[in-house]
Amino acid sequence: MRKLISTIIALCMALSLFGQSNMAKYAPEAIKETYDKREVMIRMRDGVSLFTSIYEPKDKSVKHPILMERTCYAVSPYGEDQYMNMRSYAPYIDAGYILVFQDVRGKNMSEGEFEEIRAFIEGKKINKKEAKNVGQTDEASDTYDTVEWLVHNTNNNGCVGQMGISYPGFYTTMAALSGHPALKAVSPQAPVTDWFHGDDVHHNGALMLAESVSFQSWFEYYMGNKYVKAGIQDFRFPKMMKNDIYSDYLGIGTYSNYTAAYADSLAYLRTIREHPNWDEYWESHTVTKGHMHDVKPAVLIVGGLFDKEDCYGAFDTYKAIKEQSPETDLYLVEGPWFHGAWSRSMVASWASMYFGDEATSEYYNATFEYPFFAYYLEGKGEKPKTGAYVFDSGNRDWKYYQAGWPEVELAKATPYYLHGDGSISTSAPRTSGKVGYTSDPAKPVPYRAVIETSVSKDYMIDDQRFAAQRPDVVCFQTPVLAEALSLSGEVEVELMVDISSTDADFIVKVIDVFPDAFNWFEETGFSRDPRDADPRVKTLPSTTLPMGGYQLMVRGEVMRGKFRESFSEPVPFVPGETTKVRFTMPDVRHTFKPGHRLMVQVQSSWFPLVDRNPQTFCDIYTCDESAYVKSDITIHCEPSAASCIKLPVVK
Ligand code: PG9
Repeated sequence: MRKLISTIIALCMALSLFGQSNMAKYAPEAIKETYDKREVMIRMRDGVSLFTSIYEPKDKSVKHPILMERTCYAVSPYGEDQYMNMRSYAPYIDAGYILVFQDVRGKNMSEGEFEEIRAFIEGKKINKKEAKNVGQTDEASDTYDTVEWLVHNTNNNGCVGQMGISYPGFYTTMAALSGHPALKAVSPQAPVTDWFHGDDVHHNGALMLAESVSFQSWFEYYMGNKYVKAGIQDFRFPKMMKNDIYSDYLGIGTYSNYTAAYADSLAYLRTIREHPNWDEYWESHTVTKGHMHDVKPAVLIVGGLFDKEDCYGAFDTYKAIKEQSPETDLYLVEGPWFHGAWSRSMVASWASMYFGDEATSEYYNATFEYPFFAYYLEGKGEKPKTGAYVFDSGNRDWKYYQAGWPEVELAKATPYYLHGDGSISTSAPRTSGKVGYTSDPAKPVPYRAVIETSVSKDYMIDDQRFAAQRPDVVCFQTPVLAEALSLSGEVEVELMVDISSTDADFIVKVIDVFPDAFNWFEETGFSRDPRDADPRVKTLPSTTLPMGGYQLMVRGEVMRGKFRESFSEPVPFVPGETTKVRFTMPDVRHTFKPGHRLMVQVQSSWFPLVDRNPQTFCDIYTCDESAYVKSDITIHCEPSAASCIKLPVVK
C-alpha cells in the first residue's frame, strides 16, 4: 500500500514538473531564444500611426503565418527587450506563427482619437490607394492598412488571422469587414456587439450598473493612455466600492449621483445619459445591424453560455453573419464558460458545477481553435465542418448542428404557462389566477447571496434558493420531471402584468432544480473510495455544499418595462391596466434530466447588477430620489391574460 501511494505521489510530481517545464517554454526568456521582437508605428491611410508589437521567429528558412490581436487594453510589456509570456498562444508559438499585437487608434502608445465601439463606415473605399486622402477610417480600414503593412514587412506566408476576446473581439468582428485578401480567418470571441440590447452596458435597455460604472472609471482613466505610458498604477477616481457593492451602490442612489462622484468626467457615463433610448447613436455603433455582409475570411465565433459580460454578442454576431453573409465559412462554438474561460484556465468544474473534461480550455484549443487557424493559415489538416458546436450544460456533452444555430426545425418554441398556484406547465390556464409582490427600490433583490466588492462571474451559475425565499420574488415550478426536457435555442418571455406605478423592470430566470438527493459522485459515477485515487475526483466541485435542491440559473435576463413596445419610444404603464411585456433572453442549450424540475422565477430588481428602476416613468439618468416609489406588481395567470415563457424544446 505504502509503495502504491509513493508511486502516485511521484507520478503527480512528474506531471506537475512536466506542466511547469511545458509552461516554461512560453516564458519571456524562453521566447527570446527563438523569437525577435520589433515595435513599429504603422501608418494608416489618414496619416495616424498605430503602435504595433511584432514577435517574429528567428527562423527565416520558411515563411510563417501571422496571427494578430488588436486591443484597447495595452500591448504591454512595452520595450523591444520586454517579452510577453506566450502561454496563451502556445499552439501558435509551437507552429512558429508571427504574433502581432496592436494598440488601437487613440489608445496607449498609438496616435489618434479613441472612440468607444467605433462605428463601421458603410460604403467607404476598401483599399488604401483608392481611399487615399478620403480620410474615412474605421476599425476595418485600420485593420486593412495594418495587414497591408505586415504582409510587405514580415517573413510571412501571405496568410493572416486575427482573434480577440470581448473588446478585442469587437475589433476582430471589424477585421472580418476589412476586405484585405490576406486576412483568411478571424475569431471574434465573446465580442462586444450590442451595448443596448445585451452586452456589457445594457440588457434590453436596462443599465448594467455595477459593471458599467466600475469598468468605465478604470478604462477611461487608467487605460486612458496617459497612465499606461508612464506605467503608473494610478486610480484617482473615487473607489465606488468600500465594502459591499450592494450597500455601496444603494447608498449612492441615483444615476446622477454616480456621475457627480466622477465630476461628470467619464465620457461613457455621459454617453449613456445622453442616449437613454435606442437611437441613431446605438444603431450606428451596432455593427450587426445590417453591416455583416461580404464577410470574406472564415469566421469562428466563440462564446460562453454563462458569460456575465458578452453572452449576447457571440450569438448575435453569429446570427448576423449567417443571415447577411451566407457564403462565409462560419463556425460557432458555445461552451459552459465564463468570460474568456475557453482560452485560459477553464477546468472540468467551476464553482458548484461540474461540466467535465470536454469543457476545459485544453479541449477547446485542441478541438476547435487551433485546427481552425491551422487549416486556413497553414493549410494543415482537414477543413473543419462548418456549423455550430454547442455544449449541453445539463447533459455535459457537445452537440453539433450542421445546419447552424439555432436549428429551428429541431426545437419548437413551446409555451410553458405560469399558473396562480405556482406551477408551470404546457397547459394554458383554464381558471383565473394571479400572483403578486411589492417591488421596493429601497430594498432591491440582490443579484447574489454573497457580500463582495465587484460583480462575480459565478453569479451566472449561482444557486437561486436565496432569491426564492424572498417575498418579492415569485416562483413557478414543474413537478419532478419523469423524462428529460431538452432546450436548444432562443427563449422568449410573455408576461401579462399590471403594476400600481408607471414603470417597472421584469427579471426572469430559467432554473434547473436539482433532485433533493443529489451529489456529484453519484451524478458522475466517480469513485468515492480514496483508494481508487481516481484523478477525475479532484475535478469535482467541493462536495461540502448541499447540492440537493440546488437551483441552477440556466439563464436570467432583465427587461425594462417602458421599452416593451419599442426600444426607441418608451411608454409608461397605466396603473392597474393589464399589459403585455414581451422580451427575449440569450439562447440556451440545456437538458433538464429526469428527477430535476424546471423552475421560473420573476422579480423586479437585480441589484446592483442592474440599476434600480425608480418605477416612475421618467428619464432614469437624470431623475432624483423622489422618483423612486414602491410598486405592486401582479403577474396574471388566466385564460384571458396568460403569462408564459416560450422554451425551445427539442422534439
Ligand atoms: N466586455 C468587457 C467590457 C468592455 C467594455 C465595457 C465593459 C466591459 C471587456 O472588454 O472585457
